[in-house]
Amino acid sequence: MDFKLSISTTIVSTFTIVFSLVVLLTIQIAEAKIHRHTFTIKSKAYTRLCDTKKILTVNGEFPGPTLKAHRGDKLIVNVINKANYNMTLHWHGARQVRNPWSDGPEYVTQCPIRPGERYVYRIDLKVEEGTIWWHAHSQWARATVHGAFIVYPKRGSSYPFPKPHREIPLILGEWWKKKNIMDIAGNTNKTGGEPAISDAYTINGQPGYLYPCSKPDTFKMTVVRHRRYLLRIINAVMDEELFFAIANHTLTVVAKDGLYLKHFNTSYLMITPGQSMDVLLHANQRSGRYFMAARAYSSAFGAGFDKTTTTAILKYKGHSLTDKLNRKTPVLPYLPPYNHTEATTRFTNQFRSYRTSNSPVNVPVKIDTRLLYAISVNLLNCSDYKPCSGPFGKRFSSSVNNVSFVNPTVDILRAYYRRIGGVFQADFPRNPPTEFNYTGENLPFPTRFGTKVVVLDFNSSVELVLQGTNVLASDNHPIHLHGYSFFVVGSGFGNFDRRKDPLKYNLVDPPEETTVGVPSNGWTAVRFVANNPGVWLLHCHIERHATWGMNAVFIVKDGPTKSSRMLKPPPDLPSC
Ligand SMILES: *[C@@H]1O[C@H](CO)[C@@H](O)[C@H](O)[C@H]1NC(C)=O
Ligand SMILES: *[C@@H]1O[C@H](CO)[C@@H](O)[C@H](O)[C@H]1NC(C)=O
Ligand SMILES: *[C@@H]1O[C@H](CO)[C@@H](O)[C@H](O)[C@H]1NC(C)=O
Ligand SMILES: *[C@@H]1O[C@H](CO)[C@@H](O)[C@H](O)[C@H]1NC(C)=O
Ligand SMILES: *[C@@H]1O[C@H](CO)[C@@H](O)[C@H](O)[C@H]1NC(C)=O
Ligand SMILES: *[C@@H]1O[C@H](CO)[C@@H](O)[C@H](O)[C@H]1NC(C)=O
Ligand SMILES: *[C@@H]1O[C@H](CO)[C@@H](O)[C@H](O)[C@H]1NC(C)=O
Ligand SMILES: *[C@@H]1O[C@H](CO)[C@@H](O)[C@H](O)[C@H]1NC(C)=O
Ligand SMILES: *[C@@H]1O[C@H](CO)[C@@H](O)[C@H](O)[C@H]1NC(C)=O
Ligand SMILES: [Cu+2]
Repeated sequence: MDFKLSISTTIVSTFTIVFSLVVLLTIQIAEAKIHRHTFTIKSKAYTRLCDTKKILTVNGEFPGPTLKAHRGDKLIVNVINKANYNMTLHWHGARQVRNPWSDGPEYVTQCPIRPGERYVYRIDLKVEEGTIWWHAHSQWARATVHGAFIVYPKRGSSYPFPKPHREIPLILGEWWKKKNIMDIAGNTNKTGGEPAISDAYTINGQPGYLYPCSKPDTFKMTVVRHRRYLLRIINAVMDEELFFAIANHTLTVVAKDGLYLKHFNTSYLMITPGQSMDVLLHANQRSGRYFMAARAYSSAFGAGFDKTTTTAILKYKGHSLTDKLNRKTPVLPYLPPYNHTEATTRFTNQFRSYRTSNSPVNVPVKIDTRLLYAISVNLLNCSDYKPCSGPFGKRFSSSVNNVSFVNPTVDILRAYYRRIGGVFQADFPRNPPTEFNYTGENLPFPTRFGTKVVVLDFNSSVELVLQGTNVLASDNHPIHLHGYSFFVVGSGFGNFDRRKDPLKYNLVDPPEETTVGVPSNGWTAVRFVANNPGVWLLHCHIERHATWGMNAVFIVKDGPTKSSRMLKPPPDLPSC
């Protein structure tokens, strides 16, 4: 009797121990999952606008596969390059803490993955949450090599808004009829003129109703009346900022660039290339069909741009087919006019950080490093280059503090880490070399070339003022910083006034972003603590401007402790 009892007790307790171990292990795995993916870059034929052509894709998909993970997870992405072009990928909005080796911009943090070769990227999602994305960072390949990257809250946590019924990524893209996108950068450089302008914008790969041969394939999103949806909107367009709206529906913006915002309602968005926005949609209108649409916001005077409008359909489930609303073409939403800077300002002025007692806003207050970067589109004389098909028989260029960035032949990160000389100079100007009325009239156009960096001490508290200029033409420049997010503490038109403007800063709840639209003929002040060691690119996300040289680089030194130093380079890092 006793004996039997003791055996069963032992069995029970063993069972309990094993059971608890299983539970413990499950919890541990649930807390930090490692996702493995294989991304094969290859070309595939797609038909759009009555025309079939081959484009570069990941795994044959356009847009590419959606990555999904929770905050706290890790991703290991094995990239196999089966295309005939050099390639790198960038995880846009992922901070890559201590790991610039996986950040991606070619010749900045790595040499490209050559045709036939592979490279493994590692992404550790420590701080980001919301919608970010991934894209090629090699010439113009990102036009088709891109996809959504969804970071759910940590397991066991929830959104700072009611759980939506469904979540739908909406990727805004672009299509060039016939042209090989991989020729655009080289041709632009050869001619000195404007790069080829796209023939269509797309929503989830489809141009939509208003373009030839596109109606039946228009992207459709079906909703149940009274339910709420989370739209994860990404602007993957190369060259244009976009206005976006859904007819008859109010949008509630809840996050941007993978960082929560204080909620606000709006009838339209202005989203720049590089930005992502999480938007709640309440399906609270009459059952029926409604257009969502996007078209350009273009503030550069005289610049050519794609003036078309892309649409997709929002369709209520079970709506009555006899309803006359469903027989006719849905109505288009109101979108501000192309050059409506006022609509842009009105929209972006609403951004505020989402603040709770759990997540206070840690805006750096004591600044030890002040930088003023003037960003310009320039024109150069043609003595050294022919032909020159830019305005006035000159060639386009663009610059930050009068330096037009030149890609080195070995990546800056490797050169820095291995102390290879002659690749870059550490004398990038911390202020414009010449002070002038940046937003004045009739400014001279020239700039100079260089591969220059600013070196920051670990933990520097940085204020960077991005000053738009009217050198050739003013424009809204979406400036993206790799490796960091920053607080946008102030913004305005005209020249930044060092004495007066800081008095108007928002140091209480400024939005935290990774890509900020610097107003046309205006300035934006951002702050961040340089606590992520590595080599980090800062650039305009309008691809033509980046191609012309609107790039700058920060090198952030290692900190004093092991956990504040850059990781070691991986063994499979491609060489040049
Ligand atoms: C652009 O053209 C210049 C002059 O021909 C050349 O030195 C440079 O390497 C070219 N850059 C690219 C990215 O093709
Ligand atoms: C949607 O908005 C348009 C114009 O703003 C209006 O004419 C139309 O009646 C609205 N449709 C519905 C179903 O509310
Ligand atoms: C947005 O509009 C909805 C419906 O009109 C309202 O219930 C909600 O409170 C508004 N949200 C904000 C942040 O204004
Ligand atoms: C926008 O373009 C229209 C039409 O070309 C022009 O009349 C108007 O002055 C422009 N507005 C701004 C703010 O540039
Ligand atoms: C560019 O050309 C113009 C007119 O041909 C000349 O006045 C100017 O000095 C040149 N600028 C440079 C930087 O060479
Ligand atoms: C800069 O130029 C603009 C446009 O001509 C003018 O309105 C402004 O007053 C000038 N600012 C200064 C400080 O001279
Ligand atoms: C930019 O550099 C060019 C070439 O050195 C020079 O001619 C021009 O004056 C500089 N412009 C400014 C605004 O510093
Ligand atoms: C960086 O600064 C933070 C905040 O001032 C401080 O807590 C931390 O110890 C610093 N880290 C290093 C390595 O100096
Ligand atoms: C590809 O990258 C390698 C290594 O940097 C370089 O030598 C080669 O010229 C590149 N090829 C093209 C077509 O750009
Ligand atoms: Cu730009």
